[in-house]
Amino acid sequence: MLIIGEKLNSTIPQIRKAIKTKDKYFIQKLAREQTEAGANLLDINTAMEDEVEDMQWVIEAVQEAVDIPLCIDSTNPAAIKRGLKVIHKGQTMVNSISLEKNRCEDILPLVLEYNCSVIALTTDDQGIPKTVDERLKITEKLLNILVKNNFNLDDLYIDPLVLPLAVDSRNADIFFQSMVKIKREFNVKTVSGLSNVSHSLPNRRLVNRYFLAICMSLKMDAAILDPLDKKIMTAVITTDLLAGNDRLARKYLQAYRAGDLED
Ligand code: THG
Repeated sequence: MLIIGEKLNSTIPQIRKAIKTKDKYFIQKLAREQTEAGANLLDINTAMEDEVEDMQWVIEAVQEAVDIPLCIDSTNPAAIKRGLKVIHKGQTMVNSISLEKNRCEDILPLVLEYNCSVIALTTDDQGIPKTVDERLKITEKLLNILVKNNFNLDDLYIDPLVLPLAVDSRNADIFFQSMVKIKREFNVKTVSGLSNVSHSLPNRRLVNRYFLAICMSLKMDAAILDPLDKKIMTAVITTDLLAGNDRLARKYLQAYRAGDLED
């Protein structure tokens, strides 16, 4: 599973402060730590302050520290454009497009110009749909737009958007069904963040971890998570072992020897 490290996000108070005070050392430390912990890409979100200028500053700081590709987490075409201009490492991911007003029209040309991979959310101007069928319909519409624009669907990740269990006890199951059907009917990759599902519940990390294990068993392709959470990374390694994705238990044993497994 592709791991997208979520820590460089300006909604986290310490990150917001580091961006505000231009604490490059702090940003670079988090970039290095997430990479060493197994992140394949680093999500960058600077929405809380001067989004466009901060996007450039964070990306330049991160690129001095690590070599892995980045995931621009923004709904603002100007911030995405600025980010794409300064990134020079690997294939950048854009997080995200959707059927919401102008989210395709304004962002898709950039995604095509820079040959990015992209996360598409199953949401439209009516918000996040409650049912599986509505999410499938939005996915179909998104795919039509992408195909029409010659976007390579191998570079697409659909995020079926999990809603909090605290709102409706069926929300995780609706997400699982949506993800499985989207993969089966459209043969595209899927992704999710882990934090929405546990909103307003106690012991959120516990709920997030089991959510991740179920998603992995249903073959979700990527996750946006905190790779510095050792228990989450233990869940990734252990679920991969159980799912038959770890030949001779090599990664599991390597993590064990490194003292990285935490139960
Ligand atoms: N889907 C897509 N993009 C997303 C999300 C998604 N981007 C934003 C978000 N959800 C994923 N990113 C974060 C970033 C930080 C936190 C949660 C989600 C967060 N971090 C705290 C911290 O690090 O201090 C707390 C971590 C914890 O206690 O576990 O809250 O769903 N496409």
